This record gives sequence, structure tokens and C-alpha cells, in this order.
Amino acid sequence: MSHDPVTNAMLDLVRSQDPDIAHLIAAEGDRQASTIELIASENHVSPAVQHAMGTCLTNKYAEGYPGARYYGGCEFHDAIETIARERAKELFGCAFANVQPHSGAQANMAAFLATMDPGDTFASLVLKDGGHLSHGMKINFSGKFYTPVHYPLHYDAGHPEHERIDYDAVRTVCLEHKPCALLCGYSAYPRVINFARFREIADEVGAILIADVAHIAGLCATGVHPNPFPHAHVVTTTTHKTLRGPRGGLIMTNDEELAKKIDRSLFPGVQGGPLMHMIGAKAVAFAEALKPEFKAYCERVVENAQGLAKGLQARGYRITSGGTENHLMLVDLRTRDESLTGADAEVWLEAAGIITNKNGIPDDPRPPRVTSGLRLGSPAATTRGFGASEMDQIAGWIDRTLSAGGEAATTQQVREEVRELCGRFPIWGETVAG
Ligand code: DSN
Repeated sequence: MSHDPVTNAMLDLVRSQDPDIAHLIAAEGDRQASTIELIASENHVSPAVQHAMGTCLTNKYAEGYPGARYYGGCEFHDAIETIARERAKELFGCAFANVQPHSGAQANMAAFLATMDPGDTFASLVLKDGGHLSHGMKINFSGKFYTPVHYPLHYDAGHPEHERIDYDAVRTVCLEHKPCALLCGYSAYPRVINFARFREIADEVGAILIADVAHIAGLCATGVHPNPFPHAHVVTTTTHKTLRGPRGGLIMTNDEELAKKIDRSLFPGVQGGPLMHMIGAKAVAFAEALKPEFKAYCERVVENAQGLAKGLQARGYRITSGGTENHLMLVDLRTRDESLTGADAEVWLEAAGIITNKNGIPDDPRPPRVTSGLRLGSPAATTRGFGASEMDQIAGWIDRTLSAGGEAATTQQVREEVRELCGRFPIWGETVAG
């Protein structure tokens, strides 16, 4: 693959020192260029974001915050972090932003430390129904040091709310357990979240409302999904999913006292030195997300997800909750073939050049390493320029590959067609050489 000139120069430099790693980086570039990325939590960052990460900013220790560091030489780091904070605040329309979390899980850890004492109870959606590890999984910090109670999805096949958040049940669970914090925001939930309703419930029981919008951050920032502000007391997110920034986390609030607690909880509570090269790249990504083109991109993300969902439904696959209103969907594979598992589908599709992840569907009888579902998302495919006709074509390829049960000739044929399409839609204009 021929990359942009900066990447080519970088690869030449790495090759001169470490040909093995240079070779593997180039191979990964080829893989990304020639396959269709449907993992809902992934995206392709712009060359500007990518190259801001690979800079001298990585050399600096900057423990502390702008204007109050524990190391000298932070003049430019203060300016960069301040710009990143200001842009994050503008994006989400909030008063305080901490751009230092290394990841979404660390953002959540700091949010928990700032709002609860060890052992305190919080309410969240259970992982198997679309929650996240850091929302109370038993062996995660959130399940070990705090006391999670879980609210369910609405289960009533045939009912319009089937497999959606059951707000009455959220309220019942909260009234019963009086949690200190109520968490909303999910990793595998295809519907709009009613933040205002969550806040009403939180207020009724005196809980802090934490919205983890990691998956939908780009959609929230552009108004394509409702903004968690002003409803949530604390908002956590990753920066690398629909927001299309570098890998990292972000915590925001409108409450000055909470902001102080969050800052102290993250550093020194959870982390040491911030990754300044990632903060620089976050600032670049936030500037991109503030442009009108990014809103148009987010609108296309949702249109493309809906197009893919419809294409699969037309081919006999059930999409949980009946469709999607955001960037992702869960495909119930059993409706096409009772014996089909997410684990098999993921492997067969990867061989065909379509990258997905197996995922439990609500009330899945199969274990997490097997699953009855696939989670599919449109953010990365949309970034490379795919539209309605490509999404329908992808639905067709998914069906052909799965219907063939991984059989080699069909898989190979689809692989070639996928490669050809990817060649016509280079990521950020990169061209595929061979
Ligand atoms: N691992 C992420 C996802 O794929 O949704 C969540 O952190």
C-alpha cells in the first residue's frame, strides 16, 4: 500500500532500525486498506490525528494539570491540553473537561472514585445485555470495589419496546437499592438513550447520573443523538469510536465541585503522567469534530447502519430490537440458521475480508466466547466513503459467506470482491498498490 508521505517516511525510518516491526506495521496498513471494518467501536483516524500521535509530545512528563504541573518544561503542553479541554467543552456544550484518561475504562474508574466510596452501590445495565466491563463486571474494578445492581432490558417479544431499556424497571431497581450512582450508556445498544428520563430517576433516588457515551460520542457531539448534557452529572467517553480521534478517554461535567473531584480522582487517583502525544491528537480530532463535515459524517454513519440493518433483514436476519437508531446493530444469527454461532460467523467473515465481532444478543443462551450474535457498526466503513449501495452490497456478502458456512470457494470469491471495492474507496485517499 502506498501511504501518505509522512507515513511512508515514518515506515522507512522504522525499517532502518527495526525491519520486523516496520514490516508488521505495513502489513496492518494493508489489512485495514483491503478489508471492510465493521467493528462498531473502531474507526479510521485522519492522517492529521494519526501523525499528531507520533510526535515529540511523547517525550514529556506532565503530571498535574495546565498551570500546576509537577515537572518543568510544560509550557507547550499546558497550551495543548488547554486547547484540547476547550474544544471538548465546545463539542459537548459543558463547563469542565478532563482530557487525560488513557482509556474509557480509566475515565469510568475516575468517575467512580469521584462520586462513590468503596462498597457503594451503583445501578447499570448488565454486560451480557450490552453493558460494559467497567459497569460492574465481577472481576473488573467496578464489580470488585463497588456493589453493582443491574437493571434489565424490556423482554417481551412482539412488544414495541422488546430488547430496549425498560425505564420503569430502571426506576424499580433504583427505588429498591437506592444506588449512589446510576449509569447509562452502553457497548452494544442500538437505540436512542433517553437521558432526561434517566435523570428523573436519578433525582428521585438521589443518585449521580453518569453517562458513558463511549460508543455514541460523535453522534452526541453533533446532535445526531441527544446530548447527555444537561441531564448527566458526569459524562465519560472514549475518543476513538464515533468521535474518530486517537485511542483515549475523556470525562466531562457541568459541576465545578465534581470537576475538582474528577481531576483529583484521575490524577493522582488513577493515573500518573498523561500521554501528551495522545492529548495533542485528541485536540486535533476535536477540531475536526467541530466542523460541519463531521456532523454530515455522523448523519451518514446512522444512515449506513440503518441501510446495513435493512439489507440483512431483507435476507432473513433478525436485528435485535427491530433495527438501529445509531451506528451499530446486533444480528441474531439463529434466525437465519439455528446452528450458526457468532464465533463461526466472525471467523468466516474475516476470511472474506469483513471484520466483525461476535457478540451476545440480549438473553443469549450461548456463552460469550460462542454467542448467537454479531455486532456490526458503520463508523469506519462510512469514513472510507461507503454509502447506501455499498452497505447493501456488504449485507449480501455477509449472507453469501454465512450461507456457505465458511466454504472456501465462496469465501475466496467474496474476498476478491471486497478487495476490489476497498480499492475503489481508499481510506483517507491512500491508494492500494497491490
Ligand atoms: N471494547 C469496546 C467495544 O468494542 O465496545 C468497549 O470498550
